[in-house]
Amino acid sequence: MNEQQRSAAVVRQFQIDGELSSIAAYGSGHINDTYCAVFHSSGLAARYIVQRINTAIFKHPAALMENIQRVTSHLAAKLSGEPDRARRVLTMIPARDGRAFHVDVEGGLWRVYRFIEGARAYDAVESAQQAFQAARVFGEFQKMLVDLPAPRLHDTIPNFHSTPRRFATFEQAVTADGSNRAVDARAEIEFAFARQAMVSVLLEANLPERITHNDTKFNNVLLDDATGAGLCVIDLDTVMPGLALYDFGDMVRTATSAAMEDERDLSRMTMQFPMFEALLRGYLSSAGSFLTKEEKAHLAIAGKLIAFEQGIRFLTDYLAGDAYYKVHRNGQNLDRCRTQFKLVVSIEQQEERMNGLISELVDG
Ligand code: ADP
Ligand code: GN1
Ligand code: MG
Repeated sequence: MNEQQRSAAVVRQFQIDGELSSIAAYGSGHINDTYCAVFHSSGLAARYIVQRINTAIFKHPAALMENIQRVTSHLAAKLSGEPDRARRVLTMIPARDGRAFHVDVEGGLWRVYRFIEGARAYDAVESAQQAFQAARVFGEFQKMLVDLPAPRLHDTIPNFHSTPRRFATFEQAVTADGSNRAVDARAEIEFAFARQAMVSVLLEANLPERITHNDTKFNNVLLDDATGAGLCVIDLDTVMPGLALYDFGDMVRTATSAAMEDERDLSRMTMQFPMFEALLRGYLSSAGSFLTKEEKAHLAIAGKLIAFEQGIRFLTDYLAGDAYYKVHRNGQNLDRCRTQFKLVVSIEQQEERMNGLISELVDG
């Protein structure tokens, strides 16, 4: 059975009426396998997102799905009565046995969401308006989850944004050099060690734990095709307790440069100040009401830290032989690391100005 046949067999196990007319690979995520399925019923077509959860990475999928169920129900309740509610929060389709996911004959774990029509995710930011909209919606997402009832959400990947731990894992990968690649990454390894001091900057800043998305890269938010407005936060696998600034930092990492994450022309990878300003304004427009003074003071450094952390993660995976992120060509993880480190440098060069803008917007 090939992948398409497998996903077609799986999607029939979910509570969807009608005939399956097509199913094909979809999107450009690095972790899960995503398909788009089209069903026809009474002459009407309806699309669905079908995903196989990467269980090598998400080791407790039932806990992960429980998080997503609690979070999407809470968001749906918050949005009740609001216009366009069905497109502003993910809707899970249960399996025929009533469970949130289905386990196929090969042991794969699958889930299905209703497809949000008339909107799309972008791999690279195209305008400051898009950056503003994405940040506004991610901020709103955090805000709506401030009062999620207890218990605490599960940590789907423990220490996910612990930069000190990410650094320790990186050091081990350098020592092991399991794929004999350290020789090709000498400059990047040196760069990482030279900036090791920043790894604890957010952990030592006395910031409150919140419910955060933890993977706010630009292609994890859908923008409305007709209006360009930020519509829906997607990719909820890492929603768990975290720091608000992990989310803002990842927005800065992915939406201040128009270059792709694996761009090889590093001159294209710069932190564009107007994009930062748009992100900041968008995020503060929704999250400004609940963020503490300390959180606001660390908004600029968050971007630098998360870009550095992501650079280390890509570099670690390169050294380990590409075990974690999907790669489509040799050296792709090293290229991805280089873009992240280039962004760190670009932020360093503009940090003072970034902090100046923060003070201006926050203090009046
Ligand atoms: P990954 O974890 O692999 O990044 P995502 O959940 O982000 O997977 O999904 C991959 C892509 O599929 C997204 O970037 C987006 O384009 C699309 N997508 C995901 N969920 C939906 C949805 N409910 N409606 C429409 N498109 C979606
Ligand atoms: C992965 O699933 P995706 O592609 O949105 C990763 C993020 C990284 C990102 C880098 C669970 O996100 O943490 O920032 O790649 N997700 C996980 O592009 O590790
Ligand atoms: Mg994604």
